[in-house]
Amino acid sequence: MQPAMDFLIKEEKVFSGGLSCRGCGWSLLVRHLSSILGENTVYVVPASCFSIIAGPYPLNELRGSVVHTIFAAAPATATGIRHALDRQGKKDANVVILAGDGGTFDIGFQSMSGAASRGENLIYIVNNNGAYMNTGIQTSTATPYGAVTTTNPQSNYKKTWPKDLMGIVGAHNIPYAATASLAFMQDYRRKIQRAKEMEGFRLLMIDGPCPPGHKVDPSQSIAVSRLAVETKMFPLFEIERQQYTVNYIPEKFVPVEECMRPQGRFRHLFKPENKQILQDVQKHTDKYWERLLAMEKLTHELNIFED
Ligand SMILES: Cc1ncc(C[n+]2csc(CCOP(=O)(O)OP(=O)(O)O)c2C)c(N)n1
Ligand SMILES: [Mg+2]
Repeated sequence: MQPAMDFLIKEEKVFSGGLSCRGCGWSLLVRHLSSILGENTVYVVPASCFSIIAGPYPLNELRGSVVHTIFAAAPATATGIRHALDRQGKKDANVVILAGDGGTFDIGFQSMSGAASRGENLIYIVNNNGAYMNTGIQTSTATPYGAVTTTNPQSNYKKTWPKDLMGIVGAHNIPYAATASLAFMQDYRRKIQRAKEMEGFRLLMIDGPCPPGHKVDPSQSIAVSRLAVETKMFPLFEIERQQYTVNYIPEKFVPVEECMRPQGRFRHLFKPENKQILQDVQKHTDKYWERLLAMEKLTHELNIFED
């Protein structure tokens, strides 16, 4: 067991005065990330809320370099930066992409897949807040089933399941992919450290609280993130060259409703006529969890995964 205070930031690498909303995951995520990666880091930022939070050039919220780039091509931009730094002998500099779910699951998907397939030496951070938040909460392929967004309003709430990004990324056979939650800070910090020490394409997907987008009180950001893990709606796991490891097994069964009730984007599902939808979400969540445990068991039992 690590000491309880292990998640405190020892050296702050983010200036005060960031432009995030109260309770935003982006800020907390980047504060911890930058405190571990240090100043010898280039952050490559495609269009997202973090483009605003980091500030427009020449302003910069971070101690490190920030390169703003187009929505569809952050991994391509980062590839160029990585290779230029390597040619200059600066191999110890970290090159890190900070992208949203829209920029990863949808618009930058091809660029991410290309960089992963080429084995580029990059760290890719996805802040999955489940919609295009910066432009006003439009649906992405990461948006959860049943959620209301501005492109899926009222009874036209989202009726498709989110894309299994981790499954797709893992299938690229990269050295490291992991999910993380800001409510499980020691686990998150361990995963950043782990990614930092490795080489090649590494990806962390963080469950991103977004009070205005999820219609949650800002003070409840972390509590709802914790419930996402406890209900297994956002499981914590790692994939190393296709070998799965589940990092946290909830002690008791917590129904998905517990995590959905505090989020206004799911309010309509609590009407009696929508009871079936909640059951469907529970079923889908249980199925994904069982599949995850099966993948863990299978890939650990098969010796082919050990070097
Ligand atoms: C090609 C292109 N299309 C649309 C936009 C407008 N735009 C800027 S940020 C953004 C939303 C980003 O969503 P996501 O990647 O999920 O990040 P978040 O804002 O949620 O952090 C959009 C649509 C853009 N900048 N470029
Ligand atoms: Mg988003």
